Amino acid sequence: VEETTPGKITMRRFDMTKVTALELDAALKRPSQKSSEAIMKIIAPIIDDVRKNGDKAVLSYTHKFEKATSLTSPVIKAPFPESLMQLPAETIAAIDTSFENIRKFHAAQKEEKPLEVETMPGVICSRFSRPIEAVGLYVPGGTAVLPSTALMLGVPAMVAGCKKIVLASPPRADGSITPEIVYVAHKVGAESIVLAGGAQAVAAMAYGTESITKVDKILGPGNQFVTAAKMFVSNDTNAGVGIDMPAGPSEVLVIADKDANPAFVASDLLSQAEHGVDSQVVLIAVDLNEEQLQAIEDELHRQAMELPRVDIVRGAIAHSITVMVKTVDEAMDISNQYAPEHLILQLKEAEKVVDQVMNAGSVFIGEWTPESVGDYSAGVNHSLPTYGYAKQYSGVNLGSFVKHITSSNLTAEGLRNVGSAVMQLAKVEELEAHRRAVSIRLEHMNRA
Ligand code: HSO
Ligand code: ZN
Repeated sequence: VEETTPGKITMRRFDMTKVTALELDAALKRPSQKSSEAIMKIIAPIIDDVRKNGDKAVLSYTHKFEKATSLTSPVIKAPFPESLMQLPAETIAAIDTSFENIRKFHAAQKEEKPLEVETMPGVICSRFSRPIEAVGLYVPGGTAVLPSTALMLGVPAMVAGCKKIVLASPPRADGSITPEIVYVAHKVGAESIVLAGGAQAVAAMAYGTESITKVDKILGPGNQFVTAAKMFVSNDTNAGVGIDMPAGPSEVLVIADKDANPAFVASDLLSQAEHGVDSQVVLIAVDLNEEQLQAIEDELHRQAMELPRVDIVRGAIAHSITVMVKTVDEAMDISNQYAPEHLILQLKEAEKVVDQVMNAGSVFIGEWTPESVGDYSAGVNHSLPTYGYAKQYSGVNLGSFVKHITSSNLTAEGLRNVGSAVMQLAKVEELEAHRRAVSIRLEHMNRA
């Protein structure tokens, strides 16, 4: 591990010819989160309060945490007044363009017709999808307004055909909600906007209140309180609510070779680093010499110093690293092990390398594809698995808003064909009624 110049915004270097796998593992550990037990202790009483006291409880937390003391209702219902979505024409145009691209990409994920397979003559198995009826979409507040997250959750819900789309986002201290979010809510046909954040918003949507609609699934990123609240309510069978995936701080892993433009590489690392002090960015440098590495580091520092959010960047870069490897294969091994939320391939033959990607939320291929295009407007979703969960979870997609139902449809011939297997397994499991449900029908056929 090499020393860094004090004051310079730079990532610690790890040379894979010098460090052990264990040392690398330790360096690539995600910034640690507050223990979930401690978080649970904070959110459990809030959830309980909202479940018991509904609107009144939600409002009191919004008064307290958001300082929006003038707020008298925790929800606004559609149709949303025009006055709440007054925006500059350029912002409307940008939202409209992004909306359309996201809509196109998610509409293409629709299954045209049910899947149907005849597993044996006369035994027909099908699978079809139906939209989840009511969904709750959490759009975080915090250090940045995130209308793009409203798009990433709202557009697929709309495309899937969810009947009730509820958006939740913490209001500003004056009680108002970002007009961009209201405009997106209007475009996706949301039925309401819950003016609350944190565990109280999650609880309100999970259990419903006098004025807030109870939903069947809650999706969307959030801080540790939101994530813990989602886990809590999804574990409560009284709530009967599903969630999308665990969420952690945002992250990016960039793999760059000699062909990569140092300024581009640095800009991608920084666009993720500015999300939060707990964000993590990783650069894997493939066979770069000292001069090339230095060029990226200089760019990183220079560009960072010009950013309005340089202090956040500093925090994120403090636990971010550069890993020096010799080959693309080595880089891909490390990346697949890390399972980044975003993987950027700034490589000469970037497209070819995609075959080697095993674990990642979303991949950005080649020098003309910064991550920010995916964050906003390309059409892909930006609500992605973080914290290594890309090993087992997909990002939000059309499938997140539907459930699959299967059906079987047998003819008499079908039951004759498959019946003996069913009866034998029922016998093994000593479930006689199961066996008889078949035998009674076969006997009936034989009598006829
Ligand atoms: N990169 C973030 C999404 C986002 N970026 C929202 C800008 N706005 C997590 O994927
Ligand atoms: Zn982003």
